[in-house]
Amino acid sequence: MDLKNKRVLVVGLGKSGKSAALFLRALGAQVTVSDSRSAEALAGEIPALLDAGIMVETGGHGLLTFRRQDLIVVSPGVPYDTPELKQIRAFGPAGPLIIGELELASRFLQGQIVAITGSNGKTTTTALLGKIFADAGRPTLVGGNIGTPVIDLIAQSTPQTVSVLEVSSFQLETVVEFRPHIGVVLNITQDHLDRHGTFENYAAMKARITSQQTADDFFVLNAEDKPTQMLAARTKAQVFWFSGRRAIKQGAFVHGESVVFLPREGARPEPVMPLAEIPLKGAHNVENVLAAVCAARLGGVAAESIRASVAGFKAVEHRLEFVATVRGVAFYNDSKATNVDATKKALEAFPGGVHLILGGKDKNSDYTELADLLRARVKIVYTIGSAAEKIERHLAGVVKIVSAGTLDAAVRQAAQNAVPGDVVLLAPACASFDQFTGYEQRGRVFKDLVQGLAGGSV
Ligand code: UMA
Repeated sequence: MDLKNKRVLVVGLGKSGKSAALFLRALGAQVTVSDSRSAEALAGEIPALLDAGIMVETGGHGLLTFRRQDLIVVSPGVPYDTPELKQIRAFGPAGPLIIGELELASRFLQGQIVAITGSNGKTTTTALLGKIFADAGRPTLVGGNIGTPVIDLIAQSTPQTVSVLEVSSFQLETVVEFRPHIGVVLNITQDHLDRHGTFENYAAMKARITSQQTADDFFVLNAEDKPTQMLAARTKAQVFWFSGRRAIKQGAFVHGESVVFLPREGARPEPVMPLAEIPLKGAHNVENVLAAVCAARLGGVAAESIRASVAGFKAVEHRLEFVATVRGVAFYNDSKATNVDATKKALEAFPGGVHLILGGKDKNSDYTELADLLRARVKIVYTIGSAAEKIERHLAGVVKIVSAGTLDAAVRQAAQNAVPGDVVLLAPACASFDQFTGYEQRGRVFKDLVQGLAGGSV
């Protein structure tokens, strides 16, 4: 891809946009960045861009800015059907190519790509798989939706590098030639319907992870998740499965009390590790481990090395992360539970006595799906954020609900109501953007509030 003197527009000046703009400029492109935020809000970012010779448009997107480009690189958080992008797409092949940061980066990244997607568990699986490859002595880079733009990995990559990438549906929406050597789909459940419209559209975005794979590549799928299973018919790659419930033809599964790997149909299962050595809570984490085991074996890592890496893995921040025990009550931060399914998975990890904090920015979700688990395991729900009223309507009569409004009030009230042995769980089933800058900030605020409860003496 020769970008010298090409006119390139980068839409969105978050992490991805900033990295993309500076990278494109270094390749000699004439770069403009356009962001809907005001110049004041972006004051910290603009000088470095101007110094690099990048033009900056703030406070909205001008259609003319979009029109005169050879290439448009869209940040993942920018909706596909933004009016300006819609108009540009209407030009068809006569208009500029529109891609995302993942597509751009993957055209320059050296070595092999292992890409992980799914509605839930992708950050944990990506971090775990990155550790497995690195522990095995392979030159490894980790990035993508997990927080480091893929563009930032390019400079360090070599032909021997394994890049383990967390890829979101937002990123997959704008791929064209992206081709991971190993693609993993963990699960596909209702999420981001505010952006993708229907479940079918959302599943179609996830399917794009395999669209360029060939028979030389591997596609690892969850055998227990129907929408994921159906992707097997849409790939040219060799399909491997993982299952927490039964033996499968080829891939990773639980056999008795152990994780095993079957390299091909009819082979003897290779023992990988006892289930008891998995340090993460919840059945969904066993699935994440199985997916990582399968991808790591396909990537050539020995079973003994995988076993040691998994056993030494620590839960990722904000994913069912134990915070502290205060006066006999355990507090868990699952701020990353930004959809209903993730909240269900979190609840399944606790037998009962849960005080659950729910709410934030609604994503067109159906909270009635939580009813059975709430009845069985939750004492009180505390609602926060702009989705509170809808959640209360959906769950009326199911469980006792306290309208807390803010996270601060929810933590205080939950701490007052909980008795020793109970659990206070932040697993909000919503995005955070109504009250926080992201799920990371929401999780950190929660942890600070918990630490503050006992004056720090927890
Ligand atoms: N913006 C516009 N016009 C618009 C919409 C947004 O200009 O119409 C601007 C905003 O004003 C802002 C910028 O775009 O300045 C934000 O871009 P972005 O939302 O793409 O954020 P980045 O900082 O580039 O972070 C992105 C991912 N964010 C999203 O997908 C929303 C990060 O994933 C990712 O870690 C990062 O790239 C590096 O790859 C976060 C996320 O929430 C963690 N992901 C979702 C999830 O996990 O559920 C998909």
